[in-house]
Amino acid sequence: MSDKMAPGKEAAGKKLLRALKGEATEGVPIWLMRQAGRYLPEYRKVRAEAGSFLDLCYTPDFAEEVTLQPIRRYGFDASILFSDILVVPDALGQKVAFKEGEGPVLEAITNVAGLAALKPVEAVREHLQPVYEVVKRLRRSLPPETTLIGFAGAPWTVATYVVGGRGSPDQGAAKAWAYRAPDEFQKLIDLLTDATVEHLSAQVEAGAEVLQVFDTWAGSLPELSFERFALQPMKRIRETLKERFPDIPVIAFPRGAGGMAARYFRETGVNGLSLDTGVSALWAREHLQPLGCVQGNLDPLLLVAGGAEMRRQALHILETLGQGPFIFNLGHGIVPQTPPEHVAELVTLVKEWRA
Ligand code: 1CP
Repeated sequence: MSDKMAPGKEAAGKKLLRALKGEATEGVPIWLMRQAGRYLPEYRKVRAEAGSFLDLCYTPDFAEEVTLQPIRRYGFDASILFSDILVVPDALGQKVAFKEGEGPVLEAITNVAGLAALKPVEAVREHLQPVYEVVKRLRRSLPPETTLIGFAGAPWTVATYVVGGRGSPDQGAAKAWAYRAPDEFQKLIDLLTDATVEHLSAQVEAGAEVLQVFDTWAGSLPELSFERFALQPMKRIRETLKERFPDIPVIAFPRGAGGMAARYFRETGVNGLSLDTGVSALWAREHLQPLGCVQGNLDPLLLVAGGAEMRRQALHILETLGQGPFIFNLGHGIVPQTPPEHVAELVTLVKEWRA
């Protein structure tokens, strides 16, 4: 395949979209989760200027600039909108703040009375207008070969912050509600599912070409809860988006899904599955790649270390999954202590690799 590919710029952007259609590509497309952020000095400069993290997300000049920074430096095949998964609860009227060195802090909602105080789903499109403005601008300012990815958090992962009020090692607060009163907790999941569909739809209408849904904490759920609160909501999100935008591919990142990954991929109907660091590339080639495009999964800490070990493990992933359909990425987001020159080295290695 790909013998008729136009040379140069046009071809690269299409490469990522072709991979998501399930085609093998000549050369592997690459982007990295959290490719914008604190490891880049130019990000830290804008971040300091912007004031609060939410101001950065909601000021189109700033958010557009930090989205473009890693594209300028590295020429990734895709650009992911700079925003956060917690803008959705913010839009629904839950108070969200990002504290320096502490991460997000929310006024926790732990019961149905708290839910009743939230705004209806229509608030999402209204409150998040500035985010859609960023998407619109990016479609104009990105190089034509760069695919624009919009995103949202999955309902379960967002719920862990809504209920816990902050990040937690065990998602204990959300689990407590989900296990004590599953049908009540379902109301929160349903609200977040509807809000997520609206948020993603508005991003497509503004120009997003691919959508990624982050379920960072999916892996902490036991089988029956995973099925109900991770798999089923993703299936509903995917089906509704398919009705509205049949040609827009969706990637899901059910981090830690383990033995549920294949079933999740098949039953949700997503086009791409983003693999966390713990997934064996050899196993994924056999059990996941036949179901669609896979994405991943270099350990972000290998990117911190760099050198021969990073190259060796990146090549293992490329050689195992690179026949396609495949998108090179990390197994989770870039961490702040990553040396930017290691990212450059990885991008060169992936771009030059051929099956
Ligand atoms: O001080 C700073 O600069 C804030 C750090 C930061 C950044 C750069 C936060 C706070 N969010 C972001 C951006 C962000 N978040 C993106 C941008 C696009 C990119 O370049 O990739 C994306 C896609 C996210 C998604 C996100 N936010 C997730 C899902 C993906 C993942 O990494 O697991 C989660 C769980 C969040 C919540 C969140 N926001 C910020 C932090 C520090 C956290 C994690 C909190 C925790 O410890 O649980």
